[in-house]
Amino acid sequence: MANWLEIDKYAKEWIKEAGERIIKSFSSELIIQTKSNKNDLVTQIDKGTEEFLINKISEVFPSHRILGEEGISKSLEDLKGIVWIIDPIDGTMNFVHMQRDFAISIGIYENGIGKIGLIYDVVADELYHVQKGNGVFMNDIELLPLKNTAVEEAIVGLNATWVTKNKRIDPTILEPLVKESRGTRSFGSACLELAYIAAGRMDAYLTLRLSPWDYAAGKIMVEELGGKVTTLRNEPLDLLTQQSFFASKPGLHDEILQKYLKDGNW
Ligand code: 2AM
Ligand code: CA
Ligand code: CA
Ligand code: CA
Repeated sequence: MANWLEIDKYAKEWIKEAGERIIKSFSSELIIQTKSNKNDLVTQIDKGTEEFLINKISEVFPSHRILGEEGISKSLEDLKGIVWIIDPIDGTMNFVHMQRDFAISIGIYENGIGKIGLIYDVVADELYHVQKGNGVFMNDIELLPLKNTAVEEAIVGLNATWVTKNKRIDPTILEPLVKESRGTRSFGSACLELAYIAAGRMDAYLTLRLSPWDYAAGKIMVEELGGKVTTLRNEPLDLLTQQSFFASKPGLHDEILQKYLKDGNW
């Protein structure tokens, strides 16, 4: 039997230590490389942070498996056993340009079931954490169960990419949601947008493309508080692939699907 209290204790210690290393790195020169396109950035700090975490995990928990954005284990065949799903810096563009609004995200799953989620907003020093069944916290403050909000009063996380010409969705489909919701936001860090839903700062977040390390931790938090997390076609998420993504307060999830995405004709 896994000792989840022990795993949680180490994970919290390591994520904080990784954050301190990132803060120290602000005074050194960044080496910025591009990946799939000219705006898809990675730095030596993304890679160094992931390596730091992987070394710690393999040292203390050699039987645990690891899935991470930048490292040697970018894909897994299955989710058997205990799997740590890591994004060393979520919001690399914010990290590079703004030195704020990025986070370290760690989701720990057992046979595909989310057990522990940690999202650390390094600069704000806000650690969002959940142990499935024991509530969600921001530092020491317990977060409240999510209540429904109507679209007209909802703040929706949505990147402008999806309402301009793109290869995944007709940009006119999401236009009514942009007009009818109270407002849209795009923070540039998917895991922080999920932490914000958990904290009640935002009501929904949707995107046409997200990877498991972006949402592995946040999904556990939003669900623990009664929210819904699916693809944009209301399917369960597959933690082994990149998919569309939709997290929201419970009633709002249905309302947005019914009113704005009903036909799935996109
Ligand atoms: P990253 O900073 O770890 O790359 C920005 O809108 C959000 O989308 C961030 O969480 C970012 O994660 C993620 N993201 C950026 N580029 C992406 C890409 N090419 N594919 C999938 N997700 C991406
Ligand atoms: Ca990236
Ligand atoms: Ca990411
Ligand atoms: Ca990243």
